[in-house]
Amino acid sequence: MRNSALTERRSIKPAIRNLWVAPPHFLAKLSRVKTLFPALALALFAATALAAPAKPNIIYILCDDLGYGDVKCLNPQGKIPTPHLDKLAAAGMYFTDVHSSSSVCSPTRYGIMTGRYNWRTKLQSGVLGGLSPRLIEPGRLTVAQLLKNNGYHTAAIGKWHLGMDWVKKEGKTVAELNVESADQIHNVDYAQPIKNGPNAVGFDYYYGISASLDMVPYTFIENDRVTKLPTVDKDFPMFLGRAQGKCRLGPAAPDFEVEDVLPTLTTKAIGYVKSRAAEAKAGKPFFLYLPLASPHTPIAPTKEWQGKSGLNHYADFVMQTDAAIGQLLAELDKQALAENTLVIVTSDNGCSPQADFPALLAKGHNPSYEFRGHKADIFDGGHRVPFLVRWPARVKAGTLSQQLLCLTDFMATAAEIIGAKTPDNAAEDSVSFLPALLGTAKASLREALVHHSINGSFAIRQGNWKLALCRESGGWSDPRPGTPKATALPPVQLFDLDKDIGEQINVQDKHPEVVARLTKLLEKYVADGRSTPGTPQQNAVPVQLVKTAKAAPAKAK
Ligand SMILES: [Ca+2]
Repeated sequence: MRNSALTERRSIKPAIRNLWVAPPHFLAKLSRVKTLFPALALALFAATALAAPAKPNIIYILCDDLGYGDVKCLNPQGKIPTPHLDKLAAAGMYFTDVHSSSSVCSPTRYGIMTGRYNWRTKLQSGVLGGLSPRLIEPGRLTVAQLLKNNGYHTAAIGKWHLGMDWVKKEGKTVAELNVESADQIHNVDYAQPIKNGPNAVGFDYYYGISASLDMVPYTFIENDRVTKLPTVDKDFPMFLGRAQGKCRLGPAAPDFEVEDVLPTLTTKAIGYVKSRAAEAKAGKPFFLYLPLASPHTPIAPTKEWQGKSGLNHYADFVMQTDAAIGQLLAELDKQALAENTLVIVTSDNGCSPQADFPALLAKGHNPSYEFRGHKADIFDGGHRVPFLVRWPARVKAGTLSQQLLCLTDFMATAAEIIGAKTPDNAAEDSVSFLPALLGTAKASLREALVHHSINGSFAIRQGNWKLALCRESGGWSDPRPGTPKATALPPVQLFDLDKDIGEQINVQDKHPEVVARLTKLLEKYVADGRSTPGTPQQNAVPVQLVKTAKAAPAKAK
């Protein structure tokens, strides 16, 4: 089931119908009306048929490092209760084969925003820091800009991690394509406005933090300014209650505390929905991109949630994240906006080992479900992510889809939903999954899908086959890149996911024709600068398909 060529959605609760399907009592009533007033009834039908569906509001919630197996409805053996996510999935559709374009933060976020594979950019491995300049190229169309151009009010609330241009002190520099070093953290004039942040790529409003919550600066940003100057240096435990392991020491607003971030972002998101409700009802829809900073490190559940899971503080933090999403959805109900609001909940990569896998496994919980590895890896544990969708107006409740999809697919989907076209030099790796949502897809929507790990290793997936152009994990799990164990392995890995979902048996020597075919397809995608039909485009830099013996950066998040 889980790895078949993925076809149409299946109803798991056939009794539940969405409003797309008129209930029988309504049809009966309509039929009586038709008998009495045929002209009126015909006019009603005509108006319904001709009226374009109203553009939906869109809320895209991106959790940070939330594992596929951390969502209870996706992992029945899971030990973390996620009642709000489960309820959301039951009221809509959940997907079992969706992948982030990368196994780490910044690159995946680039793919969501642009509909283009992250490895076409300057960033060929690792992640940005909190002071890094913008990664999204000037002039590149983003999904936010596309929606804004089509009448949406747009907001980003949360962790950006796609770079923004801080004003640097005279003669000082910051790292462009990796996390800043300890001697760079004071090289920025934090009192100056920031250029080329979220507002420059299509967001009317921004509130959040520059990068991961374990990266400087520890202060909130509203549009192009920090809300409070980071005048002191602080660090925070990576895992609540653990003496060893601290976030990077650096500039912080005096009252900034990491456990306040999730509640603050939630309050801001609720306030945003509330503030947009009247206009949304009057015909100006909104797009809220909500990249939460949790349950990524620092693992910092508030006092109220500490100990709730009975597992560890990571699990507590997942529960708190679930509850925060529940609060936002409750506001949507309260404003009577749920019906025509498309809500997507997903994660930017797999669960991090910082969650403490051994402790969770000992209690019967696997954040990676049945998949191999975790965040940073080329294995599915690195990039197969939860993907839940609710949109009562168009998506039938209680359904699941096994379509193979990538988080880059959001942009083409949004475009199709609003009836917009993307130019040839945008959304090059984006395939609309609207047919999956509507239940009209009869075959796989994607020809194939490319995966990318933290050290820049590649894999390509087509149907049941997954070919990785590396000997090892490409990330943090065993065998790690560059180790003697890894160098003794065959240069590529081929897995038949229909028979081997755990990616345990490398069958590259048994199917050389598959290895050759998929390698050729990947080479074509690289050479064409795109993986969808259209005019070939340029990658920002030459792309090296095989990364030899390059160890994954140990500290990048
Ligand atoms: Ca992440």
